[in-house]
Amino acid sequence: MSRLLIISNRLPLNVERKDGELHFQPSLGGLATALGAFYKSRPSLWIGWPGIEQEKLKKGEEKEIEAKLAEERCYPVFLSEKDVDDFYFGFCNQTIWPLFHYFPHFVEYDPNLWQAYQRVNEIFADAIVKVAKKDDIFWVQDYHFMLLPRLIRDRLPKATIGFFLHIPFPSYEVYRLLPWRQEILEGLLGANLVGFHTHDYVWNFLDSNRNLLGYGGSMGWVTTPDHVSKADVFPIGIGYEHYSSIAKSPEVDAEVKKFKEKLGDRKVIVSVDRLDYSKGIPNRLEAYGLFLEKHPEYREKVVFILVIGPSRIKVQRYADLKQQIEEMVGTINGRFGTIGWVPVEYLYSPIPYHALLGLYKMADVCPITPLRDGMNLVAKEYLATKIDGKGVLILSEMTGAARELGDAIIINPNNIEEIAQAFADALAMPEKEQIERNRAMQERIKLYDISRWAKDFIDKLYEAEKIELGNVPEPMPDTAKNELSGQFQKAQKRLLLLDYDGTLVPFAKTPEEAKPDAELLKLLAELDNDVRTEVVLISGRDKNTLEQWFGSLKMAMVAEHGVWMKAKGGDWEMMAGLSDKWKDEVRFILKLAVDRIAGSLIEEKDYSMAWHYRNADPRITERHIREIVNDLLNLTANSNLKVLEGSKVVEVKNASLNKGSTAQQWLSRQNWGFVLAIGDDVTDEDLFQALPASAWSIKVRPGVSAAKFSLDSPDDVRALLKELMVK
Ligand code: ADQ
Repeated sequence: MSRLLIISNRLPLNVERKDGELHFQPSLGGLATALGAFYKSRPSLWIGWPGIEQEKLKKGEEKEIEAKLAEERCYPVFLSEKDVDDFYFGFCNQTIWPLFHYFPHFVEYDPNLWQAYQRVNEIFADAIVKVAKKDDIFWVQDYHFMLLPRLIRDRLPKATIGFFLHIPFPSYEVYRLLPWRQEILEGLLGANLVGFHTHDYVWNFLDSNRNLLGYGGSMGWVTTPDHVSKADVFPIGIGYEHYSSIAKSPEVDAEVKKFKEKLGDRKVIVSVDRLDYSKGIPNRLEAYGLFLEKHPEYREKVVFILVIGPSRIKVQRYADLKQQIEEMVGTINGRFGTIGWVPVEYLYSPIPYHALLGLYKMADVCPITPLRDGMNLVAKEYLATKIDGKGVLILSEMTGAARELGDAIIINPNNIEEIAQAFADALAMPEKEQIERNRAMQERIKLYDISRWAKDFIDKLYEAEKIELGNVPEPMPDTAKNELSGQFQKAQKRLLLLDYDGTLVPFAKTPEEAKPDAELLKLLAELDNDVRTEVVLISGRDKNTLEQWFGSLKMAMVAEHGVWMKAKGGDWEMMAGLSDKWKDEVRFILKLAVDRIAGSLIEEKDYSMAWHYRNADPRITERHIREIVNDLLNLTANSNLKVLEGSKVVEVKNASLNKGSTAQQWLSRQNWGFVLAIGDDVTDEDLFQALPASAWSIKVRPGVSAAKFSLDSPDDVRALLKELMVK
């Protein structure tokens, strides 16, 4: 197993100086805890800043820290005070953080901070190269290091590099405000795989690549001049089993008992956040005040425990926010509090683990109200501690978590009345309903936990790397054409697997207009009439169209990517066990798309539906396609349907159907002496991947592909096929 190098701003261990001595403390919360078990389960090294500035270290202490951290498989990168200030507190937290969380008015556009960001990314790249060994794979974490994938690739061109962004990637309209927007995209695209929490973030990233760099692609692939990257979705989870088993421990029960003794039988609302303006804490307090005003019956019967983890307090805005929160807490307590009842119990401090889980466990309600949040782990941690299933999660729709936890009470964090009402609804919710809602959400986060997240990412990283190494395929040289022709002539059993649209004919304005011409029909007939050759036309088109166009030939055909098949000289047969019950809902979404986007159209087949937008105004489709595909992805999540993006077409179809599994039926039929597959779009990739190593494969038009060679156009394909006929 190759060694995994995780690179993040902070290490799992944090170095502090107390009473003149160095102390090594586990880092609180976040990534370190989340990935701890995973990185210990395999060969790995964690690279990051140890948490103490170079100026604060005495002679020899760097070595001491390095040695101590090595025991924990960590490697420190030391930074000066100025670097920490300008890079971490500066560019990371006063430029990227506010911009990516949709606070453009908070953003500092300071070239000096940008320089520090570049400098620290370079310092890390150099440090990484120093410790990297052959075959290591690299996993760069978060917004602090968006230039690092490219910097590593410049130094180690063949490296396998993954990047994960833990915060949102904003929409293009917001992202474009950044003066250094191209550099950051180029930096990220140095990775083989760029991961995000949600589909929206992936779309935003791809959108920015298209608009700012002109790099297009399909299915999340981005092709740059020298490299391809894949963008994909990996919603981070938590160590669910760990949380739920600790929640059952006597230590946690002791904490619950302690809290209960203080609070009596009052209902308990608990929220836990790092101090941050993105977390929507003032909104939550305002809503709580409104709730107490509108619902006097709850006064003295409920307590809100507001836990805030100290964070970035060196940034003035955070200090201001702390003050604002404290004033609001004071106002609510002053206005509603009585002798013996404090409406808001405020804790500004890191909370030890068992106490934190105790708070979650006893909380009747957990309001999570960020204005923006990449994911939000607190929502998942809260649910994991709900052993008996009771408790109500209130969740902002602006969190990544809301995409997965739809059974929570979902609120708009800017709608104070709605949040106030959510408090009332949550407190009044029957236990049966609480349990039903929570069980569904618990199942999901149990399944997709942190180890699954990490494993999924690393598995996909290997896949992405294979494609990267495999191809962009080289344009087919004449020598290869001659060799192909020679092998064809010699072979007694030859199989030709040919896609149709974009491969044998150029794309036409409407799917109906792509009719085969006489020359093509003649060419196919001649090839297929030779007893040594079997031509299989593998198309996404419906069988009626194929029959109408090619029925006069005896050739084998596959329609709708495998729903229908016809053997040479035989009749059409349908694949068993398919359903089309899903079509009404998909049609509804596609009809809305057609209404909004003039020139686009729906193509309906027996077991799939496609939306073509080749003839629509690209500027309009660019704007809408994200929403449409998102709607389709949401609709088809957890179903057996697949949403496929082809060349100016989005298709929904049964996931078990693809050209690869269909081609297998021919490939396994006999011992072919010659196999050639030609295709042009993403659906043909399954075909290429199903081929034996000895087969020839050709992609039409340049681009990322598992095919061995590329040709420029259908004309070139026809010329090659004609060559085969020359005896
Ligand atoms: P954060 O913004 O840090 O993470 P979040 O996901 O809520 O936000 O994680 C915070 C973590 O800190 C939780 O594990 C929580 O238990 C812990 N924590 C908070 N306050 C604490 C306190 N006072 N004492 C002890 N522990 C405390 C970023 C993104 C998120 C994304 C994560 C992971 O901003 O959107 O979910 O990364 O990708």
